[in-house]
Amino acid sequence: MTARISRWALLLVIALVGTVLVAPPSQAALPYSTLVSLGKPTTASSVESPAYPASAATDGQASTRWSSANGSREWLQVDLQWNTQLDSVSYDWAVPDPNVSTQVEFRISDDGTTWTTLEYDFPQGPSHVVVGNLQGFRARYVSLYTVGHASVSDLSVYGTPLVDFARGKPTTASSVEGPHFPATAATDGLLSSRWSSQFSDPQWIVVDIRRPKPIVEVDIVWETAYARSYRIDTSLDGVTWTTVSTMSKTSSAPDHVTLPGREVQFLRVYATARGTQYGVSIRDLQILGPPVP
Ligand SMILES: [Ca+2]
Repeated sequence: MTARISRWALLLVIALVGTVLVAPPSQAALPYSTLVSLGKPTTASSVESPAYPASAATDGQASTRWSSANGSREWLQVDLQWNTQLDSVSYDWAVPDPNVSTQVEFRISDDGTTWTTLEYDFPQGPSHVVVGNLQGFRARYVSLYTVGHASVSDLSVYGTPLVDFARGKPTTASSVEGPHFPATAATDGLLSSRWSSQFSDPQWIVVDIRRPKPIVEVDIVWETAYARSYRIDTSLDGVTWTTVSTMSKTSSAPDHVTLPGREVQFLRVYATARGTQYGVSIRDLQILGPPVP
């Protein structure tokens, strides 16, 4: 009973002040923020009729709208197609059904499967809702998840699409398991290829991105042979290294490591302990930052 009361109290507070549920990581705003949702693939749980498709919410035209069937749970989702540093989101709640209680959860996701709810809104009547100050959050998918009949004339996501500076850049490693598992396979953009080390500790892999770039995230897709403990080191010259993150893992799940956006030319994943009897193996290593002229 106590838990239930607390939950309703929380929802009441959220309803009153529109509280962001999850605090963003500390992160300065990036320049280059643009409207990144315009014309991007947009899907929905249902449509009221073919006249109200999901894509109408991201076509940039106020006169068109997505409208759901009269289900109890509906959603609208835009795929930004790139991992994006978010800035702000707004949506125009067009015609909520007056006969149902309306609640909108604003959600983001890296993969379209695992979602983080950032805010609850309770739009009363047609309204323009702004979910601001999202600096520090990154996502590829943005979703509105609603209770009751939904209708949205516009969903606008502003942010900065992040670039993978590692793709195709010179990549070296402490060792390889064999000729089919070179270091460069971690930065070729293919999940089918991978770097794999010899079966000992420690092992490392280094990417030279050729010019200093502001790095805000490192994404690692591990093969089954993950690193149980590793750190991320960065350098401007490949000689003097600074440890910017230390990680401990219990599975081979992918990692998304947030970094402070400092300029870096070399990045090293330094594995101090293997997670299996095999070596350390990475299918994909992405070093992400905003596009820099
Ligand atoms: Ca690969």
